[in-house]
Amino acid sequence: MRILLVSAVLTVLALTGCSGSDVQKPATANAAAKQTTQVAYTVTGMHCNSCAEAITAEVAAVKGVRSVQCTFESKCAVLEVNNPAAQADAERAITKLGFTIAPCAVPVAGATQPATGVSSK
Ligand SMILES: [Cu+2]
Repeated sequence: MRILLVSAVLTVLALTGCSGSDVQKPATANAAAKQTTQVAYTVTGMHCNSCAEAITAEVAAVKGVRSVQCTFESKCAVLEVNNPAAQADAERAITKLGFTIAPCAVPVAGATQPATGVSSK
């Protein structure tokens, strides 16, 4: 009798845990699919605003790129991409223009001029 009760409890626990994870997995996957990834790069080689505008135009034309923000002052390009392929295409678009990029931390919204960039030049 005691064994039956224990196994019944364990079965209930197992079923609860299983259905719980089943419910959560698809929800997480759907949320990830709809989310865009924000990536940022330090751009080397820009010498005026036209450079930043050229990068912005070129990257904005890449399929899968949701947004791009690039300014000469920040020497930084911040992208919102739909998937890794779009990110790779965007990187190629920038380097094809003759600029060098290095991944950097995504700047906090509003802080378009990193203190390090201003003081170094
Ligand atoms: Cu320029």
